[in-house]
Amino acid sequence: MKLATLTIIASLTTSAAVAAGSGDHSHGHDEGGHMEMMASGMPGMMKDVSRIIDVVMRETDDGDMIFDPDAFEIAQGETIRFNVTNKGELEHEFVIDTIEGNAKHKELMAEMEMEHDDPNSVRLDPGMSDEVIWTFANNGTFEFACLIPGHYESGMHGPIEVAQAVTERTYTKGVVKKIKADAGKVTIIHEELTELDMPAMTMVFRAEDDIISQLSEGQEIEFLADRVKGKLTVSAIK
Ligand SMILES: [Cu+2]
Repeated sequence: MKLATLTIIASLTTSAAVAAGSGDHSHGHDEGGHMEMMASGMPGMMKDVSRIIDVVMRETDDGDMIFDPDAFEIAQGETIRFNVTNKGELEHEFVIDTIEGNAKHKELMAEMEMEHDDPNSVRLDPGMSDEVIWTFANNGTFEFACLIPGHYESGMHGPIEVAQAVTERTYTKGVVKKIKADAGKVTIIHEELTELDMPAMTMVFRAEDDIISQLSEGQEIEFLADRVKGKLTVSAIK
C-alpha cells in the first residue's frame, strides 16, 4: 500500500516536471497554427492595425549594425504593422520579445544555427522586405533585436516602451439634493452609474472638501464616482 502511494507521487512529480519543461521550450513556435500570448503581446490581425512603422536594418560604414528607428513608443493595445526592410549586405532579422526572451534566444543561436519563423519575427536576405503585425497587449519595456550571432553586440537592438492604456471615464449626470459638508456627504439624484453598474436613483456619496465646496443644493452636475475603502465617493465633477 505504502509502495503504491510512493509510485503515484513519483509519477505525478515526473509528469509535472515534463509539462513544465515543454512549456519552457515552446517560446511561441507556431507549430500548431496557433500561438499563445507572449509577455510582449500576440500576433496582430491586419484589420486591427492602428499604425504602420517602417524599419530599416543595415550595416554602417564604421562597422556597426543598426535598426532605424532605434526605439519605439507604443500605447498598450495598439496593433502595429512593422514594414521591415533589409538595406544591408548581410542577412538580418527583426525579433520582438522581452529583453530576457531575446537574451535566451541569442544564447541558443550562438550554440546552433537557428532560423526563426515565428509571428514575432522576420528574417530577411539583403534587399528583402517583409512585415510583422503585432498587438502589444501588455504595458512594459520590451525589445526588438537581431539575434544572428554578433549582430546584437554590433548594435542591433532597441527598446519598445509600451505605455499603459488610459481608460476613458464616463461621467454621470445628477442633481445635488442635499449637502452635509461637516460629515463629508452629498446626496445626489443621479442617472445610471454605468461604471459601477448601478441604476438611476438617489444616493448618499462621500466627497472631499474641495469637491463639496464646489457644490450647492439643486445644482446640476456631471460626476465620477468610485468605491473608496468600500464607500461610494464622488471623485470628480464637471
Ligand atoms: Cu543582423
